[in-house]
Amino acid sequence: SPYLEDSRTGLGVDTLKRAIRNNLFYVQGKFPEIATRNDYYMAIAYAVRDRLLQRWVASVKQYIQEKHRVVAYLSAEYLLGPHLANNLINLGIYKETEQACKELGLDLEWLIEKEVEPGLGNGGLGRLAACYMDSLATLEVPAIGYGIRYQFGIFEQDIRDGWQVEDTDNWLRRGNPWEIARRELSYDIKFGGYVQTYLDRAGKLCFNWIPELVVKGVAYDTPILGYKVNTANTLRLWKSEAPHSFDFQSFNAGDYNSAVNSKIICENISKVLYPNDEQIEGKRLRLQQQYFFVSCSLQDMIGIHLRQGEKIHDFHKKFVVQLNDTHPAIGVAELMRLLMDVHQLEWEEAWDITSKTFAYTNHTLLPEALETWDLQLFGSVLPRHLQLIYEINRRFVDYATIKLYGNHQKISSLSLIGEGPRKYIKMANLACLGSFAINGVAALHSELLKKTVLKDWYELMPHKFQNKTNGVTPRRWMVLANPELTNLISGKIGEGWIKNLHELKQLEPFADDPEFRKEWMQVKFNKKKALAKRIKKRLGVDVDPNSMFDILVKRIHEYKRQHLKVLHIITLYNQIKKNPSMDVVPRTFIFAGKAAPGYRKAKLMIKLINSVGEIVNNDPDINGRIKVVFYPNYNVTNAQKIYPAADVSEQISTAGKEASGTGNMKLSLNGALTVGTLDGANVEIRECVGEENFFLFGLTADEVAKVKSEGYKPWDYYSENPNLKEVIDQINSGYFSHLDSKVFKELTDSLLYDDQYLLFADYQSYIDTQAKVEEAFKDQDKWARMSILNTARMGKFSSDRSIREYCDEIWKVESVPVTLD
Ligand code: 26Q
Repeated sequence: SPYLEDSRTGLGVDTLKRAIRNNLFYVQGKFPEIATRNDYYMAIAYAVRDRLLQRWVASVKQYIQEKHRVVAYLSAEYLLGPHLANNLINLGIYKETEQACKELGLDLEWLIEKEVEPGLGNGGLGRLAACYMDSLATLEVPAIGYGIRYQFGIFEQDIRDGWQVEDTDNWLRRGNPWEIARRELSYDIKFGGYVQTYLDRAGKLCFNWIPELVVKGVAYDTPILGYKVNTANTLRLWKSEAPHSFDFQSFNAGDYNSAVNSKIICENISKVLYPNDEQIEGKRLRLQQQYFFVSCSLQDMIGIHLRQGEKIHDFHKKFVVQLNDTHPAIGVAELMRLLMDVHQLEWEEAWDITSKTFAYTNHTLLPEALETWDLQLFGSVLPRHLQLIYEINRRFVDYATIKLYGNHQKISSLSLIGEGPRKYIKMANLACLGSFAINGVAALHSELLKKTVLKDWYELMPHKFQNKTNGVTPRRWMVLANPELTNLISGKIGEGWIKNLHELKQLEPFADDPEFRKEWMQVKFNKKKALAKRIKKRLGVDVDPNSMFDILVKRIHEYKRQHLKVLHIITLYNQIKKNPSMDVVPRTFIFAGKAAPGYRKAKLMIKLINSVGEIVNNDPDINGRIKVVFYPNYNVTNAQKIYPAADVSEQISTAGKEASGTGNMKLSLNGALTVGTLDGANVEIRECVGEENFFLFGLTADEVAKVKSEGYKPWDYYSENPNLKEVIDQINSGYFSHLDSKVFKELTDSLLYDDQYLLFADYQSYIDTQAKVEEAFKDQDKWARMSILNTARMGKFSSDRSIREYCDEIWKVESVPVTLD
């Protein structure tokens, strides 16, 4: 080229090569002869980071100068997945970097595999936050994501003797080139102690919170770049540390132990992600984590607002704060505290600002998963907030008593404080009262919220309720995970679909093109071959890429019914055993997912899957026609390898229990056909892809409610269905567990005598539907058509669509294109 590109910003192959070589020397302090794989990974990561920084600085500059309205997304979890490949795609330099590497004698893919992903989330909720950050940047919306920089993310799962064992996730051990520590950006966060009340000189009642502990929150920023735009937003995660003054004091007093001890206590707060989803424990440290990151974030927003020369009274015009479930709902009380105790506003104005600032997304219909805190515990961690919540509640109950003519049952259900053997704080009620908008995450979920867990809120404040169906980013879940399918699609309809997923519709006519169908199935086959290779390497199990890949990957939970899938597998196994020469479509059943470490039945479900696999995989009568695989340590990295290889996507939760699901979208987008109940977003997926391209089974949410109210008796299904009876008896006989007839008793008993999630009621319908799946798969040409149409009709499920709806209907924010100078 005639001119030399800047080695920190240039996007050409030669410049990238130069940057990588430079970084190897000046960042890693190495030369090729002694460089390790990690050194090269770091050299490339820093080259990419330089290019991100250019866009990031430009974005921040523009936001500050032009004083735009900003979305603050508050989430206790961000399940980002590996950064390098994603950033290369969004920068539009994947090919160029691949070439630069090649010329340096390096294999980019091999280096990408080196990256340890930041697993700062449990599952769906954390991954949704990550997809939303991608879409916010891609849509050029000014946004900040706030969360916690856990030192240890979700545990690493290993399987030993069929059981899950957990190992700590030390994701920072080799350093993190994607973050910048902002040491100067820190806030003091108080915990415990008591509240002094006094009258100031003007005779106004004032509150002074004297804490027992003060912790410092330090900002760590990660730039989030949009796809082929200059917008790079900030993900700001808080790390807890000891304030300097604290250990300094004890240290000078000669109390070294106490100084070190206080440092440990402070650092504990952002130490580890709680690995439970949907089954919550009321642990003090968890409450401290929530308050810690919410207080840092709100103080940060107020700081940004005031530094721009604006007035505190206009806070809600500058920021809209989205609560990702109730985990950050303490923000409602914290903003009240900051506005009143720190910025001296009166109650009425503080409440006016607060209730115009927050919006709340609910992610669950399980009543037991609604977050509550023991009032005593709450008061001992946040004494001032307890006072504020009492006062918020007092005013609200006064209002509700008039509105509801003293309907005590309703009033007590709406109250922020629950009464029982012990009093408790209801976080969902705090979120509902303190927010101007409340939304569910799929159409069915949003409807059920209004009829069940948030019924009384809906009746009191119907105007607040909305739906925002979840979506997933096509950048990570297609372009990155499935470049082969991406190329095939773009070859026919161009690349517009990557930013406007509705354009996939243009693929529909190609479902009738035999040549295209062949190429489509060839891509699928290659992805299955690649996954088979990984399975062989990781587990030593041979699986046939010509078999149907039937995939059930998600957190392990009773309501998600992984054990229903097991009942199907054993049923199929028994059929073949009775008639070994029967004509059966070979299938590979692939499971993956983590169980919360304290959730015994979920762990037992993993053991059951592995035990059944051991018998089925090695039975000579089966002769390899069905295989069962449990792929360990399901995370974003592994998901990217699994989704593209799926023929069948299992979405089999009890209707009315799964709020939305997002794996269902990723699988269908990658051409898998769904076997599913009418639950969560399955309903909308089926509407979009067409009922003829969706394998529906099971009771509807209404039927589930009816069956339960009429007194469901699982035993009747068991005794009246010989195949079901045989399966359960077999598990109980120790057939799959070396004749140990007790291991699975807890599971089978809970099915026979309770079966909360109606596996038995849905069993026959599930088996019948699986027979239809098998028939359909025999006609590969027809299957190919269905698969293409699935992908072609998934346009709605882009997180870009979700985010656009949030922007227009809740946040009222607009795009701000960023220019590079
Ligand atoms: C709360 C308090 C204490 C400890 C842990 C928790 C906690 C942590 C994580 C509670 C729930 C979660 C995660 C919930 C979750 O992932 N829900 C899923 O959200 C997805 C995105 O909206 C939906 O698609 C899924 O249907 C829903 O299950």
